[in-house]
Amino acid sequence: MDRQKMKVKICLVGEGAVGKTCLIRRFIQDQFDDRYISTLGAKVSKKEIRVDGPNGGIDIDMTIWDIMGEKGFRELLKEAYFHGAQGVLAVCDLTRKETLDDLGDWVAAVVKVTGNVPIAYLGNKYDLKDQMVVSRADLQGAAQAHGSPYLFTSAKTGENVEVAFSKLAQMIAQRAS
Ligand code: G3D
Ligand code: MG
Repeated sequence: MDRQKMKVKICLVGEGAVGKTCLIRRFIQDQFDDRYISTLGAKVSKKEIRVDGPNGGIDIDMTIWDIMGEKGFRELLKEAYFHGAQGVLAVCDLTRKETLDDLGDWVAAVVKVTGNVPIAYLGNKYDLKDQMVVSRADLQGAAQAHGSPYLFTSAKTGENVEVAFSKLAQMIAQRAS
């Protein structure tokens, strides 16, 4: 039997400068292929990954949506941006506590459009350990409120970046099967 294939759309949400664009860049690296949709204020990238599953795994064709200009991200655009998303990476900056506090609003905005889809919480900039103000307990608390996993990532060193996207893909694949 042929390996199973899936197309999935995922979104990254979080305040400006938490590292969303850098995380995506780090993840897609060699497969740099993206498109800026100026009318939406969003950028779309693609990458194929394989996750565990029957018959040697499942090939997942990921379309990754990145918000540009979080501040001016209008209510009307949220609908189009989040529409059809099957998974979400909710990103905060470990050196700025308010970015975790604000994540609740972002997640609520997505869930309103997508319904209950898999979400993984990322505490980014883990390389700046000495400037960390968001604790493991803080991040875990936010994630657990949604029954979601969390990870400490660094787009700078690459730590846990691949893991984060793969984890989300795996959750989406499991949900679909
Ligand atoms: P955004 O897309 O969420 O708005 P960006 O955030 O990806 O544009 O990143 C915002 C700034 O944070 C950038 O710095 C970027 O280099 C930095 N950054 C992103 N991820 C990390 C990380 O894991 N560790 C560290 N130390 N910095 C990170 P500049 O100075 O270019 O604005
Ligand atoms: Mg960005």
